[in-house]
Amino acid sequence: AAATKRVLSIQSHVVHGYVGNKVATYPLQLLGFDVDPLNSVQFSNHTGYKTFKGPISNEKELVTIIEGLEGNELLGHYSHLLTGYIGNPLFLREVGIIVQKLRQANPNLVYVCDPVMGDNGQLYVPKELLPIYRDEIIPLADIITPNQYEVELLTGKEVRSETAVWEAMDWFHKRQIKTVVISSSDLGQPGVLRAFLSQLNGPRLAIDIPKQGGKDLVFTGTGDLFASLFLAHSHACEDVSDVFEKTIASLQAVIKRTVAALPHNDGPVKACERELKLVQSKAEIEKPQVLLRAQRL
Ligand code: PLP
Ligand code: PXL
Repeated sequence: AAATKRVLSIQSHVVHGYVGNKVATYPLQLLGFDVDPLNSVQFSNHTGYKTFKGPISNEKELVTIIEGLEGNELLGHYSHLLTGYIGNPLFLREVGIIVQKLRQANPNLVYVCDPVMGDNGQLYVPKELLPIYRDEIIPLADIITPNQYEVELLTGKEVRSETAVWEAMDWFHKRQIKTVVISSSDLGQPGVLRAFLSQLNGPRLAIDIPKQGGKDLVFTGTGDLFASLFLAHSHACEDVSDVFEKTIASLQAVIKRTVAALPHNDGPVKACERELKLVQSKAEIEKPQVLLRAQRL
C-alpha cells in the first residue's frame, strides 16, 4: 500500500555542508515524511568551493538501485518523488522512465521537479540537459520550482517583466503542470526578491522578500530547501497561499540565522561560512512564523 508521506529524493549528496539531499532530508523528516535519498553524486562539498571532489553516479547505477527497490515491491510505497541537481543527461533521461514506473505503481504519486540548470544567466550543468528537461521531464511533473533563468531556458523566452512571468506560467500550464513556483526573481524593487506562484485553474500569487545580509551575499542550497519545504507544506495545506507563505517563512528564518552567524569582519565571506544553519533552525521548520504574506494578483 502507498504510504501517504514517503519521498524518493533524487539529488546530490555532499559530505560537508547543506545542498541537495543534505538540505532536503532533515526538513522533510521534521515535517513527518519518510525520506529515501538516492544520491546523484557524492561530493566533498558543493561546487561553489575552491575545489570539490567525488564520484558522479551514472544511469546504470541508478537503474540498479531502482531494480533493487522494484524487486522488493517498494516502488508503490512512494507518495512523492523529488528531483534536484542532476549533472548527467543519460541519468536525467532515466529519471523520466522512473517517474512512469512510480506512477504505474502508485497513480497518486506527486512529482516535484526542481529543474536545476543555472542561475543569473549562467548554466552550471551540461547544455544537453535542457531539451531533456523541457521535452521529457517537465511534462511529467505536478509541481515545478524553476528560478527565473531556468524559466527563460525552458520556455525559450526572456522573463524581464511581470507580464512575461504570467505568459511563462501559462506555457507550463499548457503542458498540464498544475503548480509552478518561481522561488526568486529580480523583478522586485531594489533590494527585494519577488517570488511568484501560479496554479492551473487557480490563483496567481507573489511574495516580496527583502534581501538579507547585503547584496553580495549568496547562499547555496536555498533553492533545494525551498523545493523540499514546498513539497511538505503542499501535502499538509489545502490553501496554496499558506503553502507558499510557510515555505518562504522557514527559508527566511534559516537565512536569517545563517546571516547572524557570519563572522564580523570586512574580509570576503568564505563558502563554508555561508553554509545554511539548517539543524539550528529546527523550531522554524516545524512551526513557520509567517511574516511575509502572499499577494493575490
Ligand atoms: N535566496 C533568497 C534570499 C530567497 O529568499 C530565496 C527564495 O525565497 C531563494 C534564494 C531561493 O531562490 P533560488 O531558487 O534562486 O535559490
Ligand atoms: O544547490 C544546488 C547544488 C546541488 N548540488 C550540488 C551543488 C549545488 C550548487 O552548487 O554543487 C553538488
